[in-house]
Amino acid sequence: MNWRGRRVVITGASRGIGRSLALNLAGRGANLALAARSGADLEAVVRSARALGVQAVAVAADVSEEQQARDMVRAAAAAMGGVDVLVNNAGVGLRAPVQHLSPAEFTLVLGVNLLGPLHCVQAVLPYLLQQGGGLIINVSSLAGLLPTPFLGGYSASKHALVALSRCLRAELAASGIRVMLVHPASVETDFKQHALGEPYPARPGASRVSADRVAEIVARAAETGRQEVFVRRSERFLVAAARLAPGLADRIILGRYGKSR
Ligand code: NJP
Repeated sequence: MNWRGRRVVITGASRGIGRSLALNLAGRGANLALAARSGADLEAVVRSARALGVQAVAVAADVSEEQQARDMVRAAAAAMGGVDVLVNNAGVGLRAPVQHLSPAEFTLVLGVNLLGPLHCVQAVLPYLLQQGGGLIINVSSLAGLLPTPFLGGYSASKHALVALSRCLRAELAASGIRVMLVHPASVETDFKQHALGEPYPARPGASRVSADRVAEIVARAAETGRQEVFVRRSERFLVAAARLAPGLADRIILGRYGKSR
């Protein structure tokens, strides 16, 4: 797939991975409708995208609210004359041991990480089905494939997103609409500062990839038609190892992410 002239909706585009992806795709000639709750930050991304010579609009929306998600997709399609690609990137973290997981916070996280993508997919599908093709990119997490201690609520939301996305992929197999899943792990963004629950522990020396690098990997993977996208080879291997030797993988994950404070 060539990005030039594609009409792309990106949620969570005001900062982090969403912002980097917006600017990467603008550089490849895609037209953009960018969504998040905070209008001011979004407007700044829109200006940067336009400076790269493409059309871009900001549509403020809380994707966890069904009506707002539907209105956002409708406004995006009206502004761009249709939609070719939806990127469900908006997400929120939650750190807490399962024993003390707040049902209220878990509900909020499910609203953004699981229902948000569902609302946007349901709103965009009529456009994609009518034109007989398109691409849906759901940004999940390595924690959506591997149970991650102290991230039970977040991990559950992303496991559910992975299941929903793979079912959707199977349902759309004959439609010309592709569904791509992205499984990042530690990325240099403000994600942890905005997460709910307990503060994430500092992990001095832990290696994190830049949001720009993730954006480049996602943009290229879409061009080559990949379905499941990992940021680092070691993360792909960890998931494969977890299938073959679950105990070993659990120990590696505990070593990496298992600090309680
Ligand atoms: O997060 P951050 P990342 N409705 O906090 C928006 C996954 N991931 O870029 O609404 C609409 O910098 C928010 O804008 P605002 C992660 O799960 C990351 O790191 O104005 N938008 C902002 O634009 C997520 O799915 C890491 O607050 C909403 C954006 O979402 C994706 O990568 C690791 C919203 C969040 O920007 C992007 O994360 C991993 C709502 N209700 C998975 N709530 C990592 N960074 O290490 C938030 O495994 N937003």
